[in-house]
Amino acid sequence: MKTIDLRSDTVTKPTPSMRKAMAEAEVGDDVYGEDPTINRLQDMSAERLGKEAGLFVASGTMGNLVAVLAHCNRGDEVIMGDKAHTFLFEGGGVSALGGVSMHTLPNQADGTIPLDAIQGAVRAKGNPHFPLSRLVILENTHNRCGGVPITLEYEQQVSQIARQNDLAMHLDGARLFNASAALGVSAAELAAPFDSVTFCLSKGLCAPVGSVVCGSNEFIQKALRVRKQVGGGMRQAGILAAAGIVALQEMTERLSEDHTRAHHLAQGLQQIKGLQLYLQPSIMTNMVFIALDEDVPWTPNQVVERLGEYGVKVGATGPRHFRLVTHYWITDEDIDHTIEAFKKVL
Ligand code: TLP
Repeated sequence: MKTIDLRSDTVTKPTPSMRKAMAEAEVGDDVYGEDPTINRLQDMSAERLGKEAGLFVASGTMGNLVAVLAHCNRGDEVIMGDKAHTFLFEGGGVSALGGVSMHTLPNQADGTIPLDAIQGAVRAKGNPHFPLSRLVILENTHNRCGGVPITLEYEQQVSQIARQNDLAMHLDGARLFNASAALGVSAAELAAPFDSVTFCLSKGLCAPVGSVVCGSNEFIQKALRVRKQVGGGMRQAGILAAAGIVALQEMTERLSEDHTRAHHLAQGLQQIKGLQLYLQPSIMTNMVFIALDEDVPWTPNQVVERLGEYGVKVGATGPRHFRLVTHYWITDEDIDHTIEAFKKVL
């Protein structure tokens, strides 16, 4: 029986052309700056995002950590949403390792934070009681707000507040190319309002490992130092970067196929008695969040277990909720099979 793994797009395995590129990759010691494949990936990434430079890192978490630590000093404060991945799912790394505190503000359903709340969260300068507000982080697409893409207009509005208050801007763009596909706006345009951007190669883009942080030359020099401090100098990692190059060349243009499948999945699941869409007014990218009705006598974990008998893997994300994520390895037939499996289980 085929396993249909919808727990995340992080489960994607490399494509055949990635494996070939990895096997043939020219490598060198990247701590000496001598891995030609990493250098190429970093240049390509910077170019795609319209930034001066890029830095290959082990994961999205490391990318965000390195960026925050490069922007901030100990005791500084970072403004972000209370559903931000950096706040919820990165082990509190920026606080643990950087002494940076997270000033969280409620995320709205569409992934945004109200502009007046951001302005109101900026600490008055010159008063030693207050931490120094240093950075604003946005997330695009926004994972826990249903995978919604954040509009360029909103990004620009936040950026304007940041500039007026002398704050830097970082984007957790783990799924920036999904946002770009959904909005029909280039990744470079969506990256433009930010001083730094992390995007992931190992989610919908299918590479086995890695993310890239992009920003100005000066910023990337600082980030390089922090990456070394957190043990992220990876030597002959061109073997990984080779897959990342294929990801940028071959995988970004097809992401809307995943979005279409997520849409079909949501439509099918909504028809099933006992299930309703949760969080999302509509499916815009590759994530479907669904909730079990109150009268369904199963817990999400029981449903997850029973779906497993049909080869379907989904993630329970709350007391009544699931998240299903489409990706390269999920076909139309898999979507139909998943809907049927839910019908049988419920
Ligand atoms: N997200 C994972 C889990 O950690 C929840 C997932 O399955 O979606 N930013 C965003 C917006 C992310 O969704 C993730 C991963 C990361 C950063 C971290 O990336 P990795 O896993 O490479 O450290």
